[in-house]
Amino acid sequence: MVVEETLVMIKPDGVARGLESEIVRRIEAAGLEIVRKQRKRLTRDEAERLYEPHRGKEFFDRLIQFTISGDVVLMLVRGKNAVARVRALIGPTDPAKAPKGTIRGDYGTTVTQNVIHAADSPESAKRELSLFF
Ligand code: 3AN
Repeated sequence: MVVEETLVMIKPDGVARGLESEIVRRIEAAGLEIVRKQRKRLTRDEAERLYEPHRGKEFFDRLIQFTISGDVVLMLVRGKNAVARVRALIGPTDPAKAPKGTIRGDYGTTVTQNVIHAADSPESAKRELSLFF
């Protein structure tokens, strides 16, 4: 097992709905460490850099607009196999397909307003963490 670091972001819907403490609880209950955490409103440039791999897709503008619509909470999360374990905690992109017990399954409403983002590979994690930490 490899100790990894990953980027987790509670999206504006999750922050506005007061889900930060429950999400922090789930991450820590899984045995992962939240090394750094900051709440801020992303600039358009920061959001576009975070979601750079999706530039050009039909949902890109909607995604950026939503991401900058309110404060987010950014976290540097560390632990054994942290990337895959956080992805398991958050569940699939579409909340309608996400099982109960996952963060998106329990709290997500739409594919855009799906509460939380987490890097999907160790390479993405390195790139995304370098933008904010
Ligand atoms: P995930 O966040 O599960 O890694 P990605 O990387 O496919 O999903 O998509 C990044 C973000 O883009 C998602 N969190 C979601 O909010 C948004 N997104 C993905 N697909 C769509 C779509 N078809 N319509 C609207 N937003 C989408």
